[in-house]
Amino acid sequence: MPETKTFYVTTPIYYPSGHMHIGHTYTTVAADTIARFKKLTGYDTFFLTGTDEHGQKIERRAKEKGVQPKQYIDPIVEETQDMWAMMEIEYNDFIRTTDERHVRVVQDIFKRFYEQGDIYKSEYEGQYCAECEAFWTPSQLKDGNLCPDCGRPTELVREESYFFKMNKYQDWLIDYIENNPGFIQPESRANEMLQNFLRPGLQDLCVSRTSFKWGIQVDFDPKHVVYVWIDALANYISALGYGTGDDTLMQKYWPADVQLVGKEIVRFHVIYWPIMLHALGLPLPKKVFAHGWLLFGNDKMSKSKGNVAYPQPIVRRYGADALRYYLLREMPFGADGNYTNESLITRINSDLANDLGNLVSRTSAMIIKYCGGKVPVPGEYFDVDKTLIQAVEALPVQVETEMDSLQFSRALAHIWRIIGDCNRYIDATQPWVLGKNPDEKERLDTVLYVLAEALRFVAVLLWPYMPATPDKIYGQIGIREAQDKTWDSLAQFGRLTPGAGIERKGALFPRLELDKELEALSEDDATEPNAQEEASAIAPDKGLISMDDFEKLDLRVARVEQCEKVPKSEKLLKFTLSLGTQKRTVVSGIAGSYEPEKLVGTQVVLLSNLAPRKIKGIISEGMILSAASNDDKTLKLLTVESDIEDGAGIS
Ligand code: ME8
Repeated sequence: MPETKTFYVTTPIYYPSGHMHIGHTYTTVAADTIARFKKLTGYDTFFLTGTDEHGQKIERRAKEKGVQPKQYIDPIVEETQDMWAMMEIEYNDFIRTTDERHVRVVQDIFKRFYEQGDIYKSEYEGQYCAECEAFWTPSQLKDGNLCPDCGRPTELVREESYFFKMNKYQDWLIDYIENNPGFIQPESRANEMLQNFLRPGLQDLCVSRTSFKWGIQVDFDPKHVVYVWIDALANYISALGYGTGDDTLMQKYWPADVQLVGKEIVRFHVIYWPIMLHALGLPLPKKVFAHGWLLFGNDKMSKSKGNVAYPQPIVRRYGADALRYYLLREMPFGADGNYTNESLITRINSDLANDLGNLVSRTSAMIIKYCGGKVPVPGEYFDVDKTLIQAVEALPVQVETEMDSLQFSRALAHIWRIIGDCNRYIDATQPWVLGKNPDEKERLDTVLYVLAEALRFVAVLLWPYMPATPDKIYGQIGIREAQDKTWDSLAQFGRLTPGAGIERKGALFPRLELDKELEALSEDDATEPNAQEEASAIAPDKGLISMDDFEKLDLRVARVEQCEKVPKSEKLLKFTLSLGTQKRTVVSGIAGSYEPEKLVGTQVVLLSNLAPRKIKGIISEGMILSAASNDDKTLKLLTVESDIEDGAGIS
């Protein structure tokens, strides 16, 4: 018996500090697609995802809500798992860093590093951003004190810490990266790592903290908790039972074949992670692939900035396969891309409703009309048939080649080229003309057989990307047997069995009206419970605030340049505000008490550094705290809720 080939793929483990959005969905869908593709092509795959549950940010969020960290996280983790089920994600394991199985491994690894002399105790001083869980050097800070990532104020941290001696392994790693060109993908990232971090010399890494408690305790020095990266990165092996005495999964799946990460965390995965593994005497993953960012309004979608889109409203309207297709097709894996509802609807209409959907419905309708609803027996193949058959036979290898370099978009483009070829083949062979002439029956049968068999190839190959769609196609081209749905069944054209019955089904992807959908999606955004919670979660507390809190508020006087009612809303007004050289769009719930025309030219007080939020599909950048009254033009204070909830007016 030949040995089964194995394949291990991972996603980052996400912070459950807030709800997961379509940025996280992007990585998870990509990993799921790779795992499914490898499964289809005969591999024994293991796909791991999970959540990264420790750290100061989560500790603080829980405190704000008045609950224990675990209580705060549990519902978010459950919601994340539900979301993955909704997206048809089939992971083999979901690791949580609070799992006992993980905690033990991290404690053991930490101790081993200490005993080996890789870790030493010292004191740390630096500017820390709790939101991003990152330390910054003075030159990296924005405006003296602000986090360069999220723009929030950083805080000076001075505390006893353990450090990992990164520079001990630096030369080894430079050598490894130079000699293993496939290790870091895209390759440009490898050069960036060498130039920006490795060649200038690695700083030792702070690996424990004493100023917060929500983390894995260092068992030989309990005042310390392990600080994020050793804890987080170890998940990829703790999930395989590393160090537990049962090394079955480690033997089978380690080293990982592909570790997917967003480009902002590639450094941790190709510098700290390899060094940790090397210090443990383990081989490195075969490939770390850094993909680009989904941008929203030309900025990185992120929980801390609040400019996010969620998959739930999209899946509710169009199904998981449509969103999966869009994410995998729209941008080359590795590059950034802007998410818009408009590009999503346009893709669904052109590729799914028109190209694929029409092909399936035309083919099955013609088999029903001309062949009594049964797959016909093909006759002799003509040149026009042979050209299409050859293209179809070449397709599996073309798709596999693109998948080997994780080019989902190009793999799908190959499949869609064949779909286009089939639609052109229908136009060229004109089955409706053949159908009028009984002498052309054999020719007609051949054309329809070729189409149905080509669609079988398409359906089998689509499964990794769009897992629910193939089953909707199979019935419409007379396929029932599992053996006709396999990768091996694509070795030869012509497996489709003549005589098999066709089931007529509704449109695979109904055509959408762009304007109507855009409106519905923006309404959905506003009513999406996640989005609402996100908005209220960042509303200031109604209790007392400290001077430190107050200093974080950036209050500005702004001039109203334009003001109009938000369509279909009783309460909301959309403002264009001028803050000197800057312009802002802000949505405020004060339509009940103000006439928009009368506000133009007046001044308002704006909380200008509130994270942007999406209200009725409009990105609102700040909160109006006070506006001039209609009657006497004196400033009136507005309630905070009025801005968020499309609700009450003026206090
Ligand atoms: O960084 N575009 O967790 P995280 C594309 N816990 N991908 C995005 C994205 C976007 N706009 N936003 C998020 C962490 N992602 C750590 C990781 S791993 C040992 C520890 C995806 O919740 C992308 O994969 O901030 C990114 O790297 C990851 O989510 C960050 O998730």
